[in-house]
Amino acid sequence: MSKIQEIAAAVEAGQSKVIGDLVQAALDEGLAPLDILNEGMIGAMSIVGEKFSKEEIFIPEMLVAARAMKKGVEVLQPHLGDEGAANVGKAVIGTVAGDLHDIGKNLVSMMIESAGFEVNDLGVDAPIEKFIEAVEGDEKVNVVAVSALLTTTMPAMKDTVAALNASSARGRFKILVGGAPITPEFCKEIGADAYAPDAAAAATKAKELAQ
Ligand code: B1M
Repeated sequence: MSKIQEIAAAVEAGQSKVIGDLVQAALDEGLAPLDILNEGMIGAMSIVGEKFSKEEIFIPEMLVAARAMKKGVEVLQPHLGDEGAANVGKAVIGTVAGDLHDIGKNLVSMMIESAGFEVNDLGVDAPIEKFIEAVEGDEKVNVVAVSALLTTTMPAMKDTVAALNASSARGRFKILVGGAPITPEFCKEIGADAYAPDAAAAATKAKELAQ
């Protein structure tokens, strides 16, 4: 079994205690951090999702896999992104109301930070008012990154973007959206400025938007 396969198996099985050492060993072997993330950990979470859809596993197994992934990401974090990037502004980020998924949002937050943004992370299940408060109370904010992982929370993303578009501070910031069910078409339809399919693309887009 390759190191990446071992990492994927450990995430899938929710082995939080060994995942950190496995990720460190893969880094020590010279494997690329983004390969460890994409092929090892995110790949494993896709399998977890498929198994959940087929009712082969249930919420507790999804939760322990998520916990293992977070532990692995902690070890990977210093190796992701562009150390020492110039300050390009301030980003507000959050997962929309009703949605508790935070792994993808945390990765986006981490990559955006590495790209040179100061980040105000509103967490998960973030109500519209929190987004509005964050942009209207801070003149430095130039990007708002909104995440949603459920088809059922896409309407909350739409409402959040509508409220941001109506905000008195709208001229100061751009809106970036993403998450598994989000498409470029949906981004356009709800009036956001840009869509990114993954965390690395989100960091690139955020920098473009900040210019
Ligand atoms: Co949930 N869940 N979950 N879940 N969960 C999914 C999303 C699901 C696809 C699983 C499935 O059925 N196959 C499904 C959604 C189906 C749908 O909407 N049609 C689902 C469901 C149904 C649910 C519940 C409703 C289950 C239930 O209660 N019956 C429930 C909802 C709870 C709620 O939010 N209110 C629920 C709960 C949970 C847990 C709490 C157990 C746990 C989350 C733990 C946590 O996040 N702390 C969980 C998990 C772990 C998953 C899966 C297995 C993994 C999610 C994940 O972390 N992926 C997921 C299946 C899957 O994704 N294949 C699933 C890895 C992560 C890196 O990817 O988050 O997609 P992702 O982020 C990506 C991109 O989307 C993108 O960048 C990241 C990669 O670089 N991205 C952005 C994300 N945000 C972005 C923002 C951007 C740009 C890009 O710009 C701003």
